[in-house]
Amino acid sequence: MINRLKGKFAIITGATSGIGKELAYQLADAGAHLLLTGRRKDRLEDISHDITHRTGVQVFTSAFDISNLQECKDFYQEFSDHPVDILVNNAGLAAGLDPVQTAAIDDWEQMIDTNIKGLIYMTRLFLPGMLARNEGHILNVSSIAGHESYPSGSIYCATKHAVHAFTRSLKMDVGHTDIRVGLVSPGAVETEFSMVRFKGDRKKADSVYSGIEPLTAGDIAEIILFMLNRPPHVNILDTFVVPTAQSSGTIIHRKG
Ligand code: 8X3
Repeated sequence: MINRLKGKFAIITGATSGIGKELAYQLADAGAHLLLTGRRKDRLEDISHDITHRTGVQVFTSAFDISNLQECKDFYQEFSDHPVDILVNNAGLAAGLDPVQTAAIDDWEQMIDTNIKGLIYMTRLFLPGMLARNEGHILNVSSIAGHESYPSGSIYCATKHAVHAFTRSLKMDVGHTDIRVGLVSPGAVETEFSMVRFKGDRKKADSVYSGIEPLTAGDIAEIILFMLNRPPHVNILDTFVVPTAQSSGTIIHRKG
């Protein structure tokens, strides 16, 4: 397959674990230079050292809170002289799995702030540079929860529906340009996702993946890489990917 990613400059948000981290390694293997962001500075530095050691690509890192507009603006200013070819808005989380009547409002705010605000701030800041060069690819990591709602997932599902709607409008707003825009919408991927959702409750987290072979972060990173590596006239708008054992947000065929 032709490699169109060599020498590109890619920002990945939420690169300290899961899909973001795996994508960082796969993009580096393809020869892309990286700017990795996340909240955990030590993890970003470990990943950066490891990638730099294994490949010849440049890796920059920046630890900040993506839900804070001023911190996003500072980050943008710091790297404003690097033309950004690829922005992967991957940072996101689920906090809690509770019905509306009992869910914690703090959890809701955290999901809205990260999953929606972080993604729209980064897009708004980096899009003008892409438009000025008439070149760029924005890829937003959504979820099966962006296509359908499930019980006790109200605000997580709402944030991912928002990502979906925002991405489709964004595509229309840049439709007269060569900017590409896409979504990836995974079902059950075994990462730290469920440990975060259940606040460290290992038993609950493991039960999400029990009796099935879930997707891995590597499975999704490979798909993102494929999307990013298409020729300039090909824009994959969405990829909706589930484990073979999963048919919807709530229908999962478990063995045993
Ligand atoms: C992650 C998949 O089904 O837990 O976005 O919402 S799910």
